[in-house]
Amino acid sequence: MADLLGLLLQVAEKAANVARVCRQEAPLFQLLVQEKTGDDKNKKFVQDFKTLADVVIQEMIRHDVGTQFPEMADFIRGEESNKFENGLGESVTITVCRTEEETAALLATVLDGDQTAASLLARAIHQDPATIDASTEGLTFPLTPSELGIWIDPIDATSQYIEGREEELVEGHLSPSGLHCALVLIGVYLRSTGEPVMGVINQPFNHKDLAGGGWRGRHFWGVSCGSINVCSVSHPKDGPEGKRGLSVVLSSSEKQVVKEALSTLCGPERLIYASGAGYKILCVILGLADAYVLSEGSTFKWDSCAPHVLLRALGGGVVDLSKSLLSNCGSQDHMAELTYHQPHPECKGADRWANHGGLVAYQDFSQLCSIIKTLKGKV
Ligand code: 2IP
Ligand code: CA
Ligand code: CA
Repeated sequence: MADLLGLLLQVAEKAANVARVCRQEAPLFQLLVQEKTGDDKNKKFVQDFKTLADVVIQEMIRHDVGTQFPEMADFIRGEESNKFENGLGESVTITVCRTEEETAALLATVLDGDQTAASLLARAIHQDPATIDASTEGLTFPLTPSELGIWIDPIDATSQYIEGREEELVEGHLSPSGLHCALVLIGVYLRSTGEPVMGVINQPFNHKDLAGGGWRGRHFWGVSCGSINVCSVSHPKDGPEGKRGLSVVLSSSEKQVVKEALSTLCGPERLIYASGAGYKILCVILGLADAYVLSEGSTFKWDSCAPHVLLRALGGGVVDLSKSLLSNCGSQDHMAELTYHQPHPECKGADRWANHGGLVAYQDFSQLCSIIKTLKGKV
């Protein structure tokens, strides 16, 4: 299944291109940052262009993967629904058409006939990205398309994507907010057990091209199935970071009681705050933090699936926090690991796929245990 991994890397890069184009091309950027208020609300306008950008990216990934792996087509899902309503309340189903012109015509119907914006978007969707060389050739994985499902978050940390603050990134340091927190996440899981097995993360805005060519991104991937554990990121514990004390990354909206408990464990200077659920797990993957703790059910299967695989490939994982608090942290038996195949039938909409119990993303099992012990009885 190295061909699936190659395709996911390729299509994630295409998604990153669309995300970059929406910020780089003035007619699209105007729509992206436009707040619909007052009279504007009544116009035959796309109500929310950022949602359209998300929908378009998700559908493009679904289209490309479904075409090459038809056995997976019905099991490629994501954050967005492809039914889109324009300002007149007309429902339009967004799909990637056979030709760029057809896609542009369809997009124009939700863009109030804005041909320029529709054409720019369609061009990015139909353009082949630069080939991603990820040295995945020659890898073999015991997976078949008919047993796999996919979760897509077309853009995670949308608020950072829209706000668009450009931070100067320092290698090896976590930067709490800014454009670099926006990620394209594509995760593959086993339909039978819900185990996450293949993940691709694309960071569209990593650094500015020095020659003035705009933003450049980077990508990461991992596969974890049975005895096969491969990851594009090498284990950070090989580096000097392995020697420092435990550090935990949190959402700035995390509960005070959790912040206080973890502060006694790590010391207040080792509690770090960052935006984006995907970015926080990426920080754990890269060794910029040892763990990410979230006590609320505010993430979804599409947020955690892809980065979860990379952590598993590195010997760590992502557990359900409330389940872990009930267990005794004996062996790393994956009992509380998040799975991706079953919805919460009692919930509606996106909540069906929420990680309701909160989560802890970790690399080192003994550090997970310390965190769980610290939080017991407090959340
Ligand atoms: C969001 C996004 C937010 C995150 C939230 C996710 O996804 O990653 O940043 O909140 O949990 O669902 P926080 O940054 O407080 O961790 P999206 O941007 O795709 O809606
Ligand atoms: Ca999203
Ligand atoms: Ca998300």
